[in-house]
Amino acid sequence: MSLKASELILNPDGSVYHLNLRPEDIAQTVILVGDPDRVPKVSRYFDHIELKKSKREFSTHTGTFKGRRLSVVSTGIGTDNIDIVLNELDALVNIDFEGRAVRKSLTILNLIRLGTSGAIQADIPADTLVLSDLAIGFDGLLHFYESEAVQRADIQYAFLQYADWSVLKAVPYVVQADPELNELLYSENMVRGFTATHPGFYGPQGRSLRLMATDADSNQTLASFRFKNLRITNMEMETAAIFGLARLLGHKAASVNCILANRSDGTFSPDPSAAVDHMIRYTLERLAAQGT
Ligand code: R1P
Repeated sequence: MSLKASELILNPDGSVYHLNLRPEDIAQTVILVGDPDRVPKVSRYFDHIELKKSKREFSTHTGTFKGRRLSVVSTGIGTDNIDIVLNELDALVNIDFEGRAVRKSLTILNLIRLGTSGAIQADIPADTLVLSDLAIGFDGLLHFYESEAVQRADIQYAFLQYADWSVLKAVPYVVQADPELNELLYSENMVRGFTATHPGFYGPQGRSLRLMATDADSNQTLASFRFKNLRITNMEMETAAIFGLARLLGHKAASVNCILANRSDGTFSPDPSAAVDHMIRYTLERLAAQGT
């Protein structure tokens, strides 16, 4: 079945609509960062940059690091952007743009988010690297897809039983990282995480400037939730959507977040740039050492 022009939207040069990329422009391993300014902060470590393209908040550099081809793509902020980035990255490898049809043989991408985040547990200080095993999405995106099979209904149910959570906000969904990719990225100086993904930075993450949040204690509620030995470690705005969509599309996803703020004690990283740079260098070296 041919995908209509309104569904698979291509630019005149044959690139996909928002990312502005052609199939040959991306590597099989893609680092996802929120901030477009973080893209050159990753690619400056490449041996060679073969391509730089951008459109809106989506900036891409592709090159090699220690001989391995990598792309780094900025997603901008939020799970609405993740919907675009994941669907378009998948289209680049798994849809034949000429024939406008899904390829018979599918390619599996390695998608690794390198983000920034706030910790909600007192014992996870600023500058910690959190590697997420799980994420809970409070944004509702995954419910727009046939996705029950990839959701951890047991944890979702336990959370709804525990928290006085209004589903007027969204029904939370719990999804998992790719375990193999996580083992490859993990080292003992990281904290294994269960990451909360919110559809906003202020009210949804318990911040009030002039507007009152409906639940002023929401961070404490999240911090106190337990499922067996699991606890929610940190908050940001993309990971759950990356895990959920990657799993539905058959890709491998991982998420490393550098903790910049601790929301429990109000502290902030003394040098956020250095902390993010450490995360970037650590992850690149890890990928190179493991041959991904
Ligand atoms: C909010 O300031 C942004 O920073 C965090 C949040 O998830 C959100 O995107 O991640 P990035 O630094 O990767 O953008």
